[in-house]
Amino acid sequence: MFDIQEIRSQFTILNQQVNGKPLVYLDNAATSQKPNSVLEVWNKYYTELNANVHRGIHTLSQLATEEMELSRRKVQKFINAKHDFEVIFTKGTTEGLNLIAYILTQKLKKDDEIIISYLEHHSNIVPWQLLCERTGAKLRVIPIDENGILQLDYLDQYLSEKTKVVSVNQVSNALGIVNPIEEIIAKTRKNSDAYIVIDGAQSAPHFTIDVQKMDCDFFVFSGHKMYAPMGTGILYGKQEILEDLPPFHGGGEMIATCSFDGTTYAGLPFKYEAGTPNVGGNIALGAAIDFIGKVGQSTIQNHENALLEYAQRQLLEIENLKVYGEKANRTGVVSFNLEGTGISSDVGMILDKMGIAVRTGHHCTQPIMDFFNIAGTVRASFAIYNTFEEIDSLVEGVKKAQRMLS
Ligand code: C6P
Repeated sequence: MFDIQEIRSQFTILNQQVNGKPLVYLDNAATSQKPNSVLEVWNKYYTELNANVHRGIHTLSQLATEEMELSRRKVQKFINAKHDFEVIFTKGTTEGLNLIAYILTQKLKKDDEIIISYLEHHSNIVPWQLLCERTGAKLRVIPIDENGILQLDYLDQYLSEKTKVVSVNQVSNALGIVNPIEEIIAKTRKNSDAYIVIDGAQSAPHFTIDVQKMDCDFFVFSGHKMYAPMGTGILYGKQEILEDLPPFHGGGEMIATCSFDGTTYAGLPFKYEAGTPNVGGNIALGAAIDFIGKVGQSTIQNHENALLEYAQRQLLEIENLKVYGEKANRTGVVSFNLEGTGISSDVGMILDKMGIAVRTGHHCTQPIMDFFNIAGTVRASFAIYNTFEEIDSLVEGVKKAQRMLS
């Protein structure tokens, strides 16, 4: 049991009216709200500590550096990385995935293969397409069935000595489906030497992550979906792999020596952190991890699963409402349409008038929408501060939208 009102009191933004109605924020897969503890740390950085890191002898610079490195160690613990230098600060999942695809360029050649899945966000499709364009490699896509479940027998068929990368998400943002990444990783290790990349954008906010147990080579996620500020994210990579691969951006702080005759690179993690980082955001990410730790990851997961079950049960009672991925193992997201009542954004607009924030459209996953032959869905996504009463409001809102649109 936990005191949800106490949790909600930590999120000032939730206590407001939108369009004359109490805000019901159900767009957490797009970005979560930030607790006051995170905002305070961020504010304190700019009011008391602001200085560039790793390059100042003066006190503020040293304090800011200490705080940011402390945050790196919090992330290390959060994902159970073996070393803190395997944790690279980025500005989000998109940057992390692009970084990996870029630094792997020299490792791929014509006719090599990259395996992704139908359930990927565009961020885990386009960087690999670009890599294919650079190298002549080919993309293979694990298909889904009518429930959105990955057809892993295709992975068995696809894996070969040509496979150089397997990159899949742990949780689908559009449908909330939890993918069997343990099985995917085990099959990949057994049948190829491919680099294994896990997009954790939608799992890190909900699950306990253990990258060592998972045995992935890379794991990427965004801070802003897990109570931290926007512009924060993490790329985890195994030490020996990051040491072997070339840098991404060139610039300040990523060099050991630089002259016109050539440059040598800094060690990890700095080799991958060129330029001034988002120091305040990175420190606040540590505060978000503290927040998650205080609430408890199992409390978060249990509550969100209970909300999902409650929402799905009630929504399915509405006639002509289709939930996508209804039968799949899911977390944190319910994605649906009112059949025969126009497009998802109409429903979203009606809900917005009632103060209810959901996402509509393709959710940056057009292949999934194409598979179901739809333009988009209405997506409600949950966080620790959402209540069962808010789900009731959503259900009432959807019924009203159906009346208005039919
Ligand atoms: N999905 C959503 O509403 P960024 O934008 O870099 O923080 O994360 C990109 C990304 C990558 N992978 C997955 C599985 C994601 O869900 C996202 C972001 C948001 O679903 C915004 S499009």
